[in-house]
Amino acid sequence: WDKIYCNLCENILTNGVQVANRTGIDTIKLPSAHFQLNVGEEFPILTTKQLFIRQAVLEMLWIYQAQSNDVRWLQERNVHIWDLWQIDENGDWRDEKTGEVLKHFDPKFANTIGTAYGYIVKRFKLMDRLIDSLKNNVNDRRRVISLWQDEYLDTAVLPSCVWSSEWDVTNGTLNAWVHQRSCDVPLGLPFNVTQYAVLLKMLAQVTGLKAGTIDWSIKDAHIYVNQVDGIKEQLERFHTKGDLKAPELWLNPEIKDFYDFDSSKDIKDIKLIGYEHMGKIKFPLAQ
Ligand code: THF
Repeated sequence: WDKIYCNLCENILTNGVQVANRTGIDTIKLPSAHFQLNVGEEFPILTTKQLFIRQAVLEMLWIYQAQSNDVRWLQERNVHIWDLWQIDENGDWRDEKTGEVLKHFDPKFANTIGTAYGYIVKRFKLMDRLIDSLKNNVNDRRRVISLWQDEYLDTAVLPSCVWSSEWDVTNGTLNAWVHQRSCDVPLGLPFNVTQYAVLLKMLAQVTGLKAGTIDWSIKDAHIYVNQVDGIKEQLERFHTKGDLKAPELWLNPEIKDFYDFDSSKDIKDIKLIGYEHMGKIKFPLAQ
């Protein structure tokens, strides 16, 4: 996965185009990208930088297991990656630097990110339907999870970035295709790929299937200009040291129900075994 990831970064730096966007910080972008990973053969987590697995897994559980849009759920677990998009007590979403109100919401959405991600999963019972289909209708070709629901876009702080996934079963193996409309390659993508690999393995375990492949497609694959130095550092690591052996993902084998995986701070049913990496790289986050 490091190799695919570093190739994508290099491709963006070499062939990407610099553009403006809503955040005020330019990006270097490619219109699209696609890759395939075999999660059954190797657990995808970057080794050319440290990936914060606890935070990544908790964000995924927040969306698909807790089915929550409440940022306090993450904060109670010491995860602060959504703090910049939390609607305040008055229903305002503010620019963290200037304090300017970027968007106003109904105050009933206080402390949440509005109607995106976990809110949509819960509203349309997407996870229950997916698990039911995997257990009871193995040949189903309609396992489409769409977090993009037009009626709910205006009341979301950010419309979901990773917004669709499709799940098929072939020869007892679970495979997914995940699509992302907009991709912060340095910060978002390493989290997202590892999260969906964990999700696929969890689903495989509770439905009695083997873990297969994930195809990942991206529209607008970008690196913010203030992240370029960090990416160059990561590419330098890759070119001088290569990548390290992928760790194993351990899931508590006693868990047979998706909703029973522990989602407290220390996620005790989900662990990485033998994760070696080349250390943290700090990337700025555009609001
Ligand atoms: N906005 C932008 N500009 N990029 C994103 O990746 C992004 N997300 C979510 C919503 N809006 C976004 C937030 N996801 C980190 C990781 C994922 C995030 C936000 C921030 C982050 O800072 N990761 C650090 C450290 C993590 C930590 O120490 O807790 C890292 O080094 O990985 C797309 O999902």
